[in-house]
Amino acid sequence: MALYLGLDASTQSLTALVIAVEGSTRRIAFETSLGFERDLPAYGTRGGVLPSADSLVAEAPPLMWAEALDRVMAAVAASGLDLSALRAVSGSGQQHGSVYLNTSWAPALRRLNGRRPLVDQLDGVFSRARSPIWMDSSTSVQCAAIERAVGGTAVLARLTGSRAFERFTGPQIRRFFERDPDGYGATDRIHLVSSYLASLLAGADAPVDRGDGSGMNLMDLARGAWAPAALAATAPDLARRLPPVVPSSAVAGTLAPYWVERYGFPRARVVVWSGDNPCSLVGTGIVVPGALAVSLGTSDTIFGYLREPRVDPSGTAHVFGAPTGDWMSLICFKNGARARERVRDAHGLDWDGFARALESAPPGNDGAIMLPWFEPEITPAVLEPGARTFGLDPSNAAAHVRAVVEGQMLAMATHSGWMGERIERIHATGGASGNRAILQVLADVFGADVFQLDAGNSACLGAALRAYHADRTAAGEPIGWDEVVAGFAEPARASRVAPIPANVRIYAQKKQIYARREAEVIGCT
Ligand code: XUL
Repeated sequence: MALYLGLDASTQSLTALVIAVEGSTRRIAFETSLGFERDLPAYGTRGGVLPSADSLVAEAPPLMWAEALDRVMAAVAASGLDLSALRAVSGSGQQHGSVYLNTSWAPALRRLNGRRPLVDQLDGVFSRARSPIWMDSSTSVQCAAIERAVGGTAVLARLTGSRAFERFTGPQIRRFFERDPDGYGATDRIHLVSSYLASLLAGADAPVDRGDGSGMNLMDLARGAWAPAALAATAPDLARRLPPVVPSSAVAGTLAPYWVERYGFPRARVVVWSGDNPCSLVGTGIVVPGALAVSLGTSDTIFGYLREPRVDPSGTAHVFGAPTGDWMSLICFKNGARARERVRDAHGLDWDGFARALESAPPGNDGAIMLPWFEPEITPAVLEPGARTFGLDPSNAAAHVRAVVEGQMLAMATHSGWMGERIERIHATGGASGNRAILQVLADVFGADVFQLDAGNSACLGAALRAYHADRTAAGEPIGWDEVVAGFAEPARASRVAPIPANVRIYAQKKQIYARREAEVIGCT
């Protein structure tokens, strides 16, 4: 039996998940989680984020992440698992967050001593005590300056996979340089959350993987290497401060003597960490062309597998490197669960009643349309909220229920069209994926099979699966991604919802009408 450890440093917590693989027998052998606010109160965070007087600023203490790593590794060691079977470790980090380190970082890593807690040995290594994280939106000025310097929004999007976004690392680095040039000057290394924690595991500076690297507005998406024009547009002398970019299956080293001496870990391979979204792509089993994961949660999110480094011409979606060596899209629709709830509540229904109402209205809804923007929307960009309806009878509850679900699914199909992939299979996760009436609309709009997937912590599972894949490759016994995810991120066949051909034809037409309506309304907002 071989064990693989995945770690997930998310905004609020650090989770560890160990998978056991023995031939075709696969299981999750251990899982544990530490909440930053609850378990590490001394750092004073609320849900992992430091309080700030400026509502646009969101930061977290990088030392807290190190302490959490130490504690979670201690819990894995105390789990009763046979640690000698541990072959490899990898991880998933909240994307975009950055850690700023001075010249004492590299020697401190080399000297880590198993007799003293990790945090005691990181005293003085940070050139910035607070790390900006993905919830920060304080860098609009820097975003505009970077886009101007590279030749415009579309140029930056084509080069790096995304236009400039406030939370992306490049704009954050530029703001740090502008506001604290001395702090920037004292910075010898800038890590992502992912590469920082991988460095602590390996006891040496770890590279950035091309999945997380593409969330920075700094990496050439097609080449998987730093983009000199983006670096020059961001801050001076940036290249020497960044670790190299490597494929997501690269091995950064082995567990440092610290982990061996302190907790009895073997010198297992440390596989480079990636971002939570690339890890989730693997953890939801999206490892082949034509596959898409749709998470129906507070927001509705699409993870799509891309064979080519295409970008979204509208600039709302992101394209990241995928752990498979290909690419992935991340498309977020803010009006997810809450929009469905608004309609459900407005008509006095519970979820069963909502499903029955949905089924009782005809597919296509006799031409009625809802643009479901109850709140400001990300995709497409709508700042002024307000659902718009066309041809809907106000007293017809079933038509409203069908209209909100159709509107959401038609928006997903419309705004994923740029991916240029023929979608054959969708893995549905999140709260509303338990509702098969909703999944039927999804299947009919995309003309694809939909499967229900109980994803659990897909980012953490994805990290463990990446460790498994990279370990086998490094050992000279490479295995395919299909085999990696089998038994772990594979939906049950019985959960399949097949598209109904007559409905697929209805929605092929309605998609065009929906796109026209949307364009008209956006044109006049
Ligand atoms: C993606 C994003 C978040 C973070 C934190 O662009 O900002 O999903 O990765 O989860």
